[in-house]
Amino acid sequence: MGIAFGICFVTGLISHVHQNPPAWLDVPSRPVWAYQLTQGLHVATGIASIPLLLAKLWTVYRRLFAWPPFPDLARLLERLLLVPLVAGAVFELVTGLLNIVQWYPWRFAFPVAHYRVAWVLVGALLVHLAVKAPTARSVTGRRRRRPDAPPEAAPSPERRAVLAGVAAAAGAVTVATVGQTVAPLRAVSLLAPRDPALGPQGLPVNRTAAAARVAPKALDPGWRLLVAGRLRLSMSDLLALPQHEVELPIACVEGWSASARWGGVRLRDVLDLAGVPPDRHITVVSLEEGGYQTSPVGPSAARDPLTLLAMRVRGEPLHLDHGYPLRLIAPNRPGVQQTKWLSRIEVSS
Ligand SMILES: Nc1nc2c(c(=O)[nH]1)N[C@H]1C(S)=C(S)[C@@H](COP(=O)(O)O)O[C@H]1N2
Ligand SMILES: [Mo]
Repeated sequence: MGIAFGICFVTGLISHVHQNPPAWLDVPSRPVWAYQLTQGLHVATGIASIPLLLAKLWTVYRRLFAWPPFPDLARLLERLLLVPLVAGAVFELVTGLLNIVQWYPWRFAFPVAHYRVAWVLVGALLVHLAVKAPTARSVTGRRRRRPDAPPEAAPSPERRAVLAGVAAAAGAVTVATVGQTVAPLRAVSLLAPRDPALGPQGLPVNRTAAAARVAPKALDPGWRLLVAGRLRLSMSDLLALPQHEVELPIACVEGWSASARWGGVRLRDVLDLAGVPPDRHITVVSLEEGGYQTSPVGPSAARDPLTLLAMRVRGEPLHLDHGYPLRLIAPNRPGVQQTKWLSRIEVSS
């Protein structure tokens, strides 16, 4: 569980930095598959942690009722520390799970709360591990045992059965869900919230054009892309620029991913046309009001030859739900930042 929580924490920090890049950071646009991997791991280890946490709580909860509740001050502190530890772990796994099935029975902003509680949980976990280290060492550290110490008890059959059962449960939930990002396992992906091949043009949709209330503007023949406040490009202007095709995944923060062949113009060609210097951070802005209206693009991603303003996917014009007339598609980028229904590109700094 320590390893699983460690992976969740580190991959979660990576996702946080992508979505909230500090002003001085140019988030690298390569390797292409990095975010797909780290976020796939984040969600898969989070799901596998659920049976691990349940088993852990089941093996220790009886001790809560030990008498006297705390023999000394150190034990009292140790027990108080269990509050942020257990509450934090339960909070992270429950909110994470509900988020991937897109059910939000709460009022707080999920990413903010999930991120803050992660720090509380990791802090409590580190202190807990430090406090328990001597006990753990005396149980597992064979080398430190004195020769006259009594022989170690072999693991009981019951203990073995519990460990095997927990391993089987964690393995089963992983295999039954990870197909949403590991394509060869799609057929056995019985519990995954998403089938990455289901949706218009064989790709899932997180927010439809109807839900985002963009259809009238997106379908308006007078649509233009405004670049850096000075260049207005129509659909035919964009089609007159050099066209490129790239194979890139949409890697949603919710742990599903789907690769496709996208067609369109390179973002850097459009920026050059508007005379935007290569070191600038830019912001892409959607026709959608509110929601995921804007997303930041650092110079590394903006200048990457794989970063497209896409008009096509899988050889067809973009479906309205996939961002018609124009969307961003870039390597190593959270799905939530692959902004659909673009209206303008702003130069920030
Ligand atoms: N304007 C806008 N762009 C958006 C979204 C959105 O709600 N509004 N959803 C994002 C999310 S969360 C993901 S995972 C991808 C999914 O792209 P798709 O719907 O084409 O599969 O689009 C992203 N782009
Ligand atoms: Mo997403």
